[in-house]
Amino acid sequence: MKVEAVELRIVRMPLRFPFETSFGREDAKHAVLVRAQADGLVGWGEVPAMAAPLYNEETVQTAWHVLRDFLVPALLGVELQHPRQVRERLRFVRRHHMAKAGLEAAVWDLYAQQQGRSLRELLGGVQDRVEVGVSLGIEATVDDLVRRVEGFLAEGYRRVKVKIRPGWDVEVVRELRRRFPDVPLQVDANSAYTLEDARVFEAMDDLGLLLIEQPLGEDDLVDHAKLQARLRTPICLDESIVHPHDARKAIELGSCRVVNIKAARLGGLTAAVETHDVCAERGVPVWCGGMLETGIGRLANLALASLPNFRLPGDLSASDRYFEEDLIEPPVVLEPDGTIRVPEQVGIGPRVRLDRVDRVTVRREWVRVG
Ligand code: OSB
Ligand code: MG
Repeated sequence: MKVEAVELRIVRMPLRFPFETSFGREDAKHAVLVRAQADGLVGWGEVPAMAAPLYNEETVQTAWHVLRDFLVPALLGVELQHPRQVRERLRFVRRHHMAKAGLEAAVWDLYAQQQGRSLRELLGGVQDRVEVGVSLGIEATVDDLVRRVEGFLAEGYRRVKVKIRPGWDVEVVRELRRRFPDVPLQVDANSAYTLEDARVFEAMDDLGLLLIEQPLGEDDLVDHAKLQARLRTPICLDESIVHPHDARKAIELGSCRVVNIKAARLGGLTAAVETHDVCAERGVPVWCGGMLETGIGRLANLALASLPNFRLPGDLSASDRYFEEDLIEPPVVLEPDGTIRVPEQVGIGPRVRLDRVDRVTVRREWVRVG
């Protein structure tokens, strides 16, 4: 298979509810969509970067530049036997994992369609539905947060994750625990603390949390190991794990007991599966993280989350948790048992509604051979 042409688009999708984390507030989801053509087929991928480099160093603009000027030209016209070869082909570009992941995803979708198979089958997924939860941002008041949690529990979500930051942490989580004694609950600090704040996490240690996600610096496996040694609650790393070998090192050092897997952060589905395997071999459970993806990225996440070592509910919610109208049809929906079905159709599954993509596109360009 040879990719003949790629259309890049920057899209801006208004969020139904603003999403605030320790690094900032988002009112819209920005993404780069990658639409790749080969043999009369079209494959889609998503770069779920943000408008600003707050989660990691990438933005939709850096992804646009790196895709347009380096990654896409390196892939066009190249004979590919399997999408796993994309990673090697793009290795000459340092980092820019989200940009790489979006392009690789489009090739996975193309290849799966060409083979007449679902992405889930190709990746080695074994579950036909995955357990999911909801990730809640920082709200104006604890009462507002409690009301939002009530709403999502009523919709059928079975696991709740809340964002924390200094000043919005122990008291908030304690109150949630008091109001929802039995709900599987976890927190995500997005790197907002240092080891000097260890007492914050010690104070959360009796609240029966499933895990504490990325409390410390993204480049700091050592202090995470020191913190983990002081806690019974598992630490889960997100930002720190950008390569499968980071997972191995974090596990060997004792920096975490759970790993969050995002194909975007790791540079693609190939690296995500490899990270899954590294963790599985060491008996460390993983779960699928999210970046408020549009339906396009969400479908790939669902396929990934069906692999066997995804043993905790993912940050994968239904389309209507994020958007008035998703880019795919049918949208992603929550089943009454708190799971989401993994699509069985070829490729990523549901079709992409180009008319809706057009309406949210703010920039577009074709990149072709020559
Ligand atoms: O840290 O997991 C994170 C969203 C944007 C950037 C970082 C994160 C998140 C989420 C959202 O928590 C999860 C979702 O997609 O529902
Ligand atoms: Mg996180």
